[in-house]
Amino acid sequence: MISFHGTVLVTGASAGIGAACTRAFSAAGARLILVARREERLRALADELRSQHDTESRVLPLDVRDGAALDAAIGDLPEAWSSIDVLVNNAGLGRGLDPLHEGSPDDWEAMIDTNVKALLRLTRAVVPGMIERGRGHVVNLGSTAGHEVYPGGAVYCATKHAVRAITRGLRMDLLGTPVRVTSVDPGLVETEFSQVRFGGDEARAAKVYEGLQPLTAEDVADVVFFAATRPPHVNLDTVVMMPTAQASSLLVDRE
Ligand code: NDP
Ligand code: 8X3
Repeated sequence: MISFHGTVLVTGASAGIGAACTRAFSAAGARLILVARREERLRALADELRSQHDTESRVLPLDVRDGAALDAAIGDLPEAWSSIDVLVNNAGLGRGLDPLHEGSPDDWEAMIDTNVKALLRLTRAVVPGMIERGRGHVVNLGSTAGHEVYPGGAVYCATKHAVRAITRGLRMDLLGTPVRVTSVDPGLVETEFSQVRFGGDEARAAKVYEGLQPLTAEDVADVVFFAATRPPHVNLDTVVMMPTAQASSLLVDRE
């Protein structure tokens, strides 16, 4: 069992991949800063982590699209919590699968503001401290949608292509510092993602994963944790991972 005693901030900790990441780091001995909008879920998770692993957590219930709230929450962290060792930029969503010319500008804004602008803003708020302290790691949740485009996915894919470019650019900008940057880019992971994408339509969401064994949130968290626990001279740049039954966004072997 690998131990990890740093401070880890995870956005989108209230569900799916983010929640699984907090459990992986908590089991290894980390302290957690939990960010998402659903406060009750964050508090329940903090209680779970405390009872399972005696983990100390701080809960930051906020909408990451609210730049001022995000900056204030990071700026107001007590000194003991402000030395963030790992930033997991995970909060994100897809909204709809409409053709672009029939799509909803509100959906586009939600995706761009969450997946791209909030990730940028939080990275801007946290990385200078990492440079100052001479240690730190930013792990971005990209997607196979950052490597491919599929019908109805233009805007979501554009946001994940942006995450890929930002990860690459940040890595270049941080060259010469010990701060590491990784993108973990999964294919189909069964979480609340498709329920959110289809506005709560559970039957439509279930169809996305029908007839194949999708990745679990824990599969992805394993990789995030693995990347963050390599020796300091090792930087995993991009890890693309898919279910064995998936070879590309649209090439899926279903029973
Ligand atoms: P979930 O829907 O299960 O979880 C998304 C998380 O993001 C929730 O905790 C949600 O919390 C949080 N979130 C969304 N919007 C906001 C916001 N405005 N402010 C704060 N938190 C927010 O999805 P996943 O776990 O699957 O997704 C996590 C990441 O992984 C995303 O970036 C997604 O694009 C990426 N990804 C997912 C894949 C999949 O197939 N599932 C594949 C590849 C990448 P709350 O609602 O409480 O605010
Ligand atoms: C989420 C996976 O295939 O819906 O990033 O784009 S997919």
